[in-house]
Amino acid sequence: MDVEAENVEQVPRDEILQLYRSMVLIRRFEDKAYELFSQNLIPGTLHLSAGQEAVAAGVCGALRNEDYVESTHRGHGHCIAKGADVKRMMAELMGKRDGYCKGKGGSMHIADFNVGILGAEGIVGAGLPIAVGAALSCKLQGLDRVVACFFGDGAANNGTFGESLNMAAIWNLPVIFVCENNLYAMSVPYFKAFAIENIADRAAGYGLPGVVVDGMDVLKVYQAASMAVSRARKGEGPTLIECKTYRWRGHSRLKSHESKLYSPDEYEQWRKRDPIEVFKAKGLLSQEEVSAIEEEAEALIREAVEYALNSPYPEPEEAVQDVYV
Ligand SMILES: Cc1ncc(C[n+]2csc(CCOP(=O)(O)OP(=O)(O)O)c2C)c(N)n1
Repeated sequence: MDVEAENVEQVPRDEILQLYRSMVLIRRFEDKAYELFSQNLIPGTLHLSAGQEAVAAGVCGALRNEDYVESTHRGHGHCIAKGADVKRMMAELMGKRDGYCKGKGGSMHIADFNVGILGAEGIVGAGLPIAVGAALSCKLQGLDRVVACFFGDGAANNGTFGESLNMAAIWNLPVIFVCENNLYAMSVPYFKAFAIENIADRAAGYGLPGVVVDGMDVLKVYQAASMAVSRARKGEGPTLIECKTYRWRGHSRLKSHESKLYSPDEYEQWRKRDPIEVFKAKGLLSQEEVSAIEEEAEALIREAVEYALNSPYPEPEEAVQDVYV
């Protein structure tokens, strides 16, 4: 598949605005979550995706409301781009009763079937077989739906990666495997874990197309995802999209990029490719549109924090309610 040609004229205007809106809302959410975590208002752990917004926004922008996404431990962006309610997300992060899991799941367990979010997985690589199962279910029921499955480079070295790609290929399932290659799996850099340049090259070994995309360019991600979605809807089967991207912060919690793991040069080079700035530089939006979207995002995050702060904590006895064994 060739996604080099940027046919911006073919992208509907409202879609262009939506791509920007998604990225800005994700960035504001992640920055606010970082701040709240550092003030001890968010318990547990937190994996932030600032820097990777173009992947979530571009892929989810190519999906319909009824399509599905399967997310990861670094999943806030996927959920926001697919239409989750940031108020309920923020309440969940803070462990409050009005959160998506009544405050008992936290950052890694946001699901909302109304907008097609099947869930996020704390177990690396666990989402791939779930996505394949969901796609099989769509196919067997004759539903015109596709499943986008996000996972990291680390997950691509998990056995579930090979098993899932193989099964999706032999059964021609409507699934899009989206690898967010942010160059690190916790503290392990890509070059120490892979002997190949592109994870997308592995697709050929399973019999599906693999495509490498600039994950800092939301339009390129959107176009690659749109092609994969269209293939899946036509019954032509799965696609693997590898998005080359970078996270601004460390793996989790407050560990930052200033950790010795990252070279300052590498960090600065990627910072220059901030997906929000890359998109603005294309000149597709007027200054008024940019300001309006940024103000709207600020207001939504302000409301979300207020909602979460005002929500009560669950009572201790609620810990055993809604638990399935
Ligand atoms: C099966 C399993 N092994 C190890 C872990 C611990 N762990 C959590 S996140 C992570 C790194 C995942 O890296 P990657 O898939 O590249 O995603 P990223 O964190 O870069 O978004 C690891 C090893 C886990 N949660 N599950």
